[in-house]
Amino acid sequence: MAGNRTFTMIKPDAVENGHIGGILDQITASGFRIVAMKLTQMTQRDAETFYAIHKERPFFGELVEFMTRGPIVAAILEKDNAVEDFRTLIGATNPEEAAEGTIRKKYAKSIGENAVHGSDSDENAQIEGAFHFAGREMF
Ligand code: 3AN
Repeated sequence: MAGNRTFTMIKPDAVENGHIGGILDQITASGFRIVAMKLTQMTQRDAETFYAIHKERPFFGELVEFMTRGPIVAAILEKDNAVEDFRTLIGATNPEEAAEGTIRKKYAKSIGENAVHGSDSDENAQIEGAFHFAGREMF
């Protein structure tokens, strides 16, 4: 039976630093199937929409500036318990608090530039995946 889905982005910092391959390798080695994937760049409007939930937070401007400064890899991933297992794989938001071996522990530099995004619920995974991909881009 197919597992359920989550949505991820390899963020501009990790792309700039040459970590696309290492991160994808860790994701697929952990049992996630790639359902959809692309290299793309968010516009200011895209980032403001995607992160609208954070618009009152003090770091919102910084977050939008960071997420639009270069390309990202957007992907939909499938696995049993995808949302929770992927959040475990990426580690805590702040890489200083992320567990050993997690993607953020290995590749993230700071709480703002933290290498990867992972959806926080099944509902948001669906919304975020549909933000970046049309149905015919999902396999
Ligand atoms: P997560 O990505 O672990 O779900 P959220 O949803 O709390 O974390 O935050 C969304 C994004 O906002 C983070 N990935 C990070 O890039 C940024 N962010 C969160 N907290 C801060 C902060 N204190 N300062 C700067 N950026 C932050």
